[in-house]
Amino acid sequence: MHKQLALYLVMGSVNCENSSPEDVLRDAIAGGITLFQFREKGPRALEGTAKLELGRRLFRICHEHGIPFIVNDDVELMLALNADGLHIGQEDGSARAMRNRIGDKILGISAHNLSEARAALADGADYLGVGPMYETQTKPDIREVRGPEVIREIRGAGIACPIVGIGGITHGKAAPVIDAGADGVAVITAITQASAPLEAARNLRNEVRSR
Ligand code: TZP
Ligand code: MG
Repeated sequence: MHKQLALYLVMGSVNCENSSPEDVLRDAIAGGITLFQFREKGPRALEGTAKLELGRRLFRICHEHGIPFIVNDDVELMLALNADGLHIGQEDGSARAMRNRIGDKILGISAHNLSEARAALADGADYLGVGPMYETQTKPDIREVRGPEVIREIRGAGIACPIVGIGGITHGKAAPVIDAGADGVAVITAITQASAPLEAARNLRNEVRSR
């Protein structure tokens, strides 16, 4: 899992303005992403069958390229697709109950500080998403930005689990996140809104690899 977190693309249809989610995902895979999360959220997000069908198409693309496919929040969708895992936040219900429902699939949990990190691991998280690393416009309800320092604090407490940093990470800002102890970076905008998602992914991957 540590290696799989190197470059984690998080995305839904709402994040793709310049081209289709399928095209962005294919380019990102060609650029070197190592993990994908389907996060269909916010205004104009697809629901019901349309969400399921987009999830199915993106899952197929990931599958063809050996990229694990994680579903944000929606355990029913994750089970319907037989996806590789589920990612949940602090506000998404009991993590322990989710762990029990998804068996040995991957469980990712968002954590903002050391105590949330400890609780998430006790509940059965396979990896932690820690953030926000930097200011971001993508998620309106983010908590206080504490930067890569939070990851340093979690590592300093002896927590060795897979960790990915998230929030406002762009080319040039990934290195401090890795240097603080993360295994990788998770991004939305830096790839989905790039004029060339393939190059954007490649640059981020190289930046992570350089540490
Ligand atoms: N969780 C914490 S920050 C964030 C999420 C989903 C948004 C990340 O998006 P971006 O565009 O990479 O800042
Ligand atoms: Mg959530």
